[in-house]
Amino acid sequence: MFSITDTIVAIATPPGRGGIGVVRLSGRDAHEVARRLITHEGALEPRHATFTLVRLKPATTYEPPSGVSYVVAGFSRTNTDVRTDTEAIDQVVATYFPAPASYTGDDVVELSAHGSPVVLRGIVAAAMDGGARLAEPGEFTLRAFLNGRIDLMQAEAVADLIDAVTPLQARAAFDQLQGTLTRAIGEIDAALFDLIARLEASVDFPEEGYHFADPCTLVGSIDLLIARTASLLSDARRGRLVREGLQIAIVGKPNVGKSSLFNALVGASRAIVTDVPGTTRDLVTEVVDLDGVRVTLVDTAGLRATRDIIEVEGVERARRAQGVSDLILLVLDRSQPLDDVDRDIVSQTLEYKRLIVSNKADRPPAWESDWEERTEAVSATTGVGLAALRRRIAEALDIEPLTDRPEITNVRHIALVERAHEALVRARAAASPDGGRLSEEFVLADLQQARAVLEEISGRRAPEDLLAHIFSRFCIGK
Ligand SMILES: Nc1nc2c(ncn2[C@@H]2O[C@H](COP(=O)(O)OP(=O)(O)OP(=O)(O)O)[C@@H](O)[C@H]2O)c(=O)[nH]1
Ligand SMILES: [Mg+2]
Repeated sequence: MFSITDTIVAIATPPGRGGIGVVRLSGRDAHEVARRLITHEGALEPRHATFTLVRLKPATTYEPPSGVSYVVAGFSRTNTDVRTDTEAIDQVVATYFPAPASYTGDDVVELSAHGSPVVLRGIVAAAMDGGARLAEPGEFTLRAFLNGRIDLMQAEAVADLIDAVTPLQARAAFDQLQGTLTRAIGEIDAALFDLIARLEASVDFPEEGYHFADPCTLVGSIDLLIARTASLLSDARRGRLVREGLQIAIVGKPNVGKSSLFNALVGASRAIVTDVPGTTRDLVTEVVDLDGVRVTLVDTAGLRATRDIIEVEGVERARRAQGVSDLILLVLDRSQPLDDVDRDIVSQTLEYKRLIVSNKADRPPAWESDWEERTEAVSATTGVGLAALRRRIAEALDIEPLTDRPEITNVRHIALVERAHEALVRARAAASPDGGRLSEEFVLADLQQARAVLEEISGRRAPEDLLAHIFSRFCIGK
């Protein structure tokens, strides 16, 4: 399914304009294709920045199979095009990384041009004329994995690092890219390999009367492995929190100041604020860093009975967001008497984890809360009470300030380490002398299962559909 023999090309920098934009080529013909695009004479010196010009039409063109036509972002090509135009379109810095010491493990050429989408798309189209194929999402990183440059955990860490919103998230992903988790899993795997080898010898040569694996040492060795998987898992909740973060929905009646509070917590004027009730119609989301945790804040449409079909849909979305959030900020307007709509929302959200925020505290209060629950007085416009609200949110979500980096963050890894842990616990029970000491074959089966699961984490034993799923999360060019 995955081909690593052809040469792929893509824009590696984000969409849009920038000072620099990079087009990356990887594959057997990367160097050859790049040379057709640039005016530089002769071979590119490895790992050396070469300043040159790039042409829109390659000097010698690659002939796709007859009748094939293709379109790259507006540059349509057929193999019947007459290619005489060799005009230069930009100055670039070309860098050649010969295999295997490159990002993908293939020959790689990176062309750094000016960050104009038109120029970059033109270079990609020209590279395709020159024999390259447009890369699939994540295909550069997939090649690095298939070429053994990185394992699956590290490939996933690349995606996490690029997606990181909080510094802690970025550091945890970088650790994994550097191989911290690879080493932790590798150590458990190596110890398992050793145990399995000894047990297999013992099972294969029972007539020797000699147990290659002494029962007491065996139990001790399994205990050490169990302790290690348990310590990885003990950090898992925190790890998931760092990687995936939490979601908070801001709900309440129209005009109580939900969008104003949302903007104040985000620190930017993201959502529209007006004094017209029913301003917000759709969900507005923004990611913020709360004590190192990635928190997705969702501003919602004011909850009220309405005939406006757009608003009805907005209210429906607000209720759905409320249902899937980890915490609800229920906003009330303290400067206006509470009415039935407010009371309804208070009773409808009872089952959720929530904080009641009484907003507009800069104005004279029109009510004191007549229910037990504590309310947080804030003013979204002046900022009074916001720091205390942030602290209360962190408490409600059980976020301790996160400082040290969790070893394991990805739910796929966590689920597999849990399975390895369970298999080890079963092996331990089978090996235990007081457990009636079942035959070594049982222990062996459980240890082999633990090992198979660990190999799924590193990707040594990863089915293609899993790989396709993981790499489809990436953008083109990664
Ligand atoms: N004095 C005062 N006015 C506020 C405060 N927060 C919001 N407002 C005002 O209240 C009005 C409504 O604010 P929004 O943030 O749009 O309210 P909302 O709850 O998002 O309203 P909908 O989107 O219609 O549901 C605006 O005129 C705000 O300026 C506050 O803390 N103090
Ligand atoms: Mg609003």
